[in-house]
Amino acid sequence: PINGQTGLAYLPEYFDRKAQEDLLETIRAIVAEAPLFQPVMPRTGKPFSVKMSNCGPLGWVSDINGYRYQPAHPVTGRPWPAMPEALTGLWAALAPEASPPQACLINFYEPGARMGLHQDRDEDMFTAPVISVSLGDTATFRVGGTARKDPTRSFRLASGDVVVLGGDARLAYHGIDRILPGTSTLLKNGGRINLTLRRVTAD
Ligand code: MD3
Ligand code: FE
Repeated sequence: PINGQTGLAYLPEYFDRKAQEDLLETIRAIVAEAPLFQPVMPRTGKPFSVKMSNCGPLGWVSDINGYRYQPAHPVTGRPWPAMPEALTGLWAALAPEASPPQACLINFYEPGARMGLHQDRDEDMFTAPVISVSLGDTATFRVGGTARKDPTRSFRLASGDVVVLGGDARLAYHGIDRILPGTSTLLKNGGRINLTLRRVTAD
């Protein structure tokens, strides 16, 4: 338990190097079909420093009108690519009791990119966990409680690490403070990819 949150499970090096390489190849094929797009903040239009794509029946997007899940890519208008077996299998192994995942958000961080402290609450179902997979350079990750003012603690997410956010951790504030350049050889040009698997709708 971290911050007394029994719902947070940290699984360091869940994927070995070969599995990371295979997963990266799978993600590259997805991004070839559904290119990374540049999300912007609702109302202000301020660009995120993180670029995104998705796979699965639904994908998370953010534009001037708000945050939401939608079935098609915001630029190409095509449906998101299917969720690969490697990810449906991960969900089945780590969240066997939950309904199947509907969205995998793919975040791409160049060195210098960050993600401010936020909650993930655009889903209709908070009983299912969020499962995170990190690939590439190590990130410093911050997680707090369910109130923005709650104390936070910081730890590192390295390539191959998996985090399961369930129970009381599901609505915890969290963010990425920084990417530590040169900490992984997985991505030729550096940077970090994070995958988050989500159940979006109630059953
Ligand atoms: C803790 N992504 O996409 S993943 C996000 O590394 C997001 O790209 C970060 O936050 C990233 O929304 C962090 C780990 C994570 C995901 C969801 C959580 C941690 C969480 C939900 C609740 C608490
Ligand atoms: Fe998040």
